[in-house]
Amino acid sequence: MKIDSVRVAACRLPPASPWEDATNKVQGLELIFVELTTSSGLTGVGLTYTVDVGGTAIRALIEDYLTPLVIGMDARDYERIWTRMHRQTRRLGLGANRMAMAAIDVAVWDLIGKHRGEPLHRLLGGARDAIPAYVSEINLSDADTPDALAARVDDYAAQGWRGVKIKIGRDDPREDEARIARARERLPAGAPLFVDLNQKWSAAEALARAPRLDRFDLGWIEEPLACHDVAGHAALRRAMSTPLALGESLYAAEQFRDYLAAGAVDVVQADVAFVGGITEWLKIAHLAQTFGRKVAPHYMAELSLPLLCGVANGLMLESVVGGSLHELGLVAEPLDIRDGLARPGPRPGHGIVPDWRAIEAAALTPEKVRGSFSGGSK
Ligand code: SMN
Ligand code: MG
Repeated sequence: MKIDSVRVAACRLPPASPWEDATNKVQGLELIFVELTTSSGLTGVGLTYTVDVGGTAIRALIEDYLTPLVIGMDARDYERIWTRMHRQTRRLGLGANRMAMAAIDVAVWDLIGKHRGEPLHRLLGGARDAIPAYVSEINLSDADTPDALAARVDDYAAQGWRGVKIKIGRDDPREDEARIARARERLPAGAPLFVDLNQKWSAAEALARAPRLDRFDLGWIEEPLACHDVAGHAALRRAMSTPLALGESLYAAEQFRDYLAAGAVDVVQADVAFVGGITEWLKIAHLAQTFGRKVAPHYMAELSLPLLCGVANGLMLESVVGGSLHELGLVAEPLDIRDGLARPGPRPGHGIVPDWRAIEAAALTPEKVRGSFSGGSK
């Protein structure tokens, strides 16, 4: 099953609803799709993404450097392909190169699924047929009030979601506590409430503020601190009873190993697009299992769903409001999520069928970025 050709298409578009968290106001999502064609005539689809910055660089890495590396390789050899891409790009550090590798790696796994006639979740272990899903909103604009938040949480509960994630990280901790209290009282008992800081707090602020949230019985606190601060997270975890979730800002299995070994994380949130694809994501999920930890992958619901149903230690699927490929207009069909339960489809591979015309209509060009990007980080 030799890889014959690689097609790349990238787009930039705003989230389907405005996204603002404690540290960033998102201007654009950049999604980079690839299609690998094999000598046997199969096509595999891969994708990756970045928030606001880097899409043109990721596309160039794929087109100029990764494509010539993988052409002629056998798509069944996912480890060989991943290792080749890794060795050739490791001087770039960890980041855009991992995102670029993910697009190819995901397409390789799609090809393996199509070649074997199996949906991806079965290929990865077939641990379950369905996974509970939580709705995740990115809505911390100055204008957002506890009343408006409470009304949205009512809607989420009525829609049957099994949990809700909200953003906190206001300067005044009393505002955060008011948001949490209102959201918690609207959710049915047993449905977890998660809060996400997007690395807003200093280590000292976290130690002062996070333990005060224990009384709300939260499902987890996410990214309270700077993502490099393993010791800070370990100290915070010892100081509170609420579980600690992180991983969307880590890019390699070795980084997760350091967090796990230090006792600095409860829920592992590796993002398949940021860690270099399914090959590395699987290693992280299996590593987490050896520490008795569950995985709740970040974003990319269309890929995270089969991953979660493949491995034994899946916890919950994240469905970000305004961020699904369907809401973005890039695929025709929404995911099958009913009564808060998500089910992977029966198609071989991951089942994502991109609308190439929609991608083209929102094409990412250097001119478009230079004309519109001003930076939304706070
Ligand atoms: C988030 C950040 C970037 C893209 C999607 C979602 C957010 C989350 O931090 O965890 O949902
Ligand atoms: Mg997050």
